[in-house]
Amino acid sequence: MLKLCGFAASNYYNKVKLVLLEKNVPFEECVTLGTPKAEILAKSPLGKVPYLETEDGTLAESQVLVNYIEARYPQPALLPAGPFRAAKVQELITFIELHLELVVRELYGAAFFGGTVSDSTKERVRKQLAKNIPAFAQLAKFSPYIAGEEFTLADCVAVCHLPLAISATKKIYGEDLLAVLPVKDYLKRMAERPSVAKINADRVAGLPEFMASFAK
Ligand SMILES: N[C@@H](CCC(=O)N[C@@H](CS)C(=O)NCC(=O)O)C(=O)O
Repeated sequence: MLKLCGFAASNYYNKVKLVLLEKNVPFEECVTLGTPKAEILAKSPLGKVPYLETEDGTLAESQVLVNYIEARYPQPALLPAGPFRAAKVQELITFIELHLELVVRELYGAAFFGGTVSDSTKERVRKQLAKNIPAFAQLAKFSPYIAGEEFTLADCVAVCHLPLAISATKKIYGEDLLAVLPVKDYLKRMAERPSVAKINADRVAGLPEFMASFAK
């Protein structure tokens, strides 16, 4: 059986878990909090989660994991038929992860974990977001799903990453920089899906263990 390793406070872990739940794929979860770093590094070369243990070996990088799951369990499809439409979904995922999540991630320490962020980093991130949010807006549809009429892998990504972009920018800049888009309504709609409700509930339940491990 597939084993998804990581922890429920991780947005990248939850993205993959959401795909598994949506597809009704049986899987086990393995919590890596407290696991010696060397053990994680042997499975995931940068020591990041999630990673997935399969009968054939271990895979790292969440987008690799979800593409593997999509290929192995094609139904229900989370990519549209046809290479172009499927690529448009992957394009949207890249914009969310590379141009939003990875940029906002620089604020997480200060926004969520009592760390600090320098004024120059704050300014640089804000400048990048001033470019990248309109670029994301050009691609995102919210009609009703992020890539259009069908629920896709891009929703599994958006549902996990966009809440962090909202709360981190609110915390650091005093305003939700995504408020120009209908993200909040979208997230509310998505939270009604049983799979999304489950990852949200599991995240809340796992927070104390995560914060405790962080404090070590
Ligand atoms: N590009 C990676 C990002 C994963 C990632 O950043 N994971 C975080 C948790 S949300 C992590 O493992 N951080 C610990 C570390 O970097 O050592 C992916 O898509 O899997």
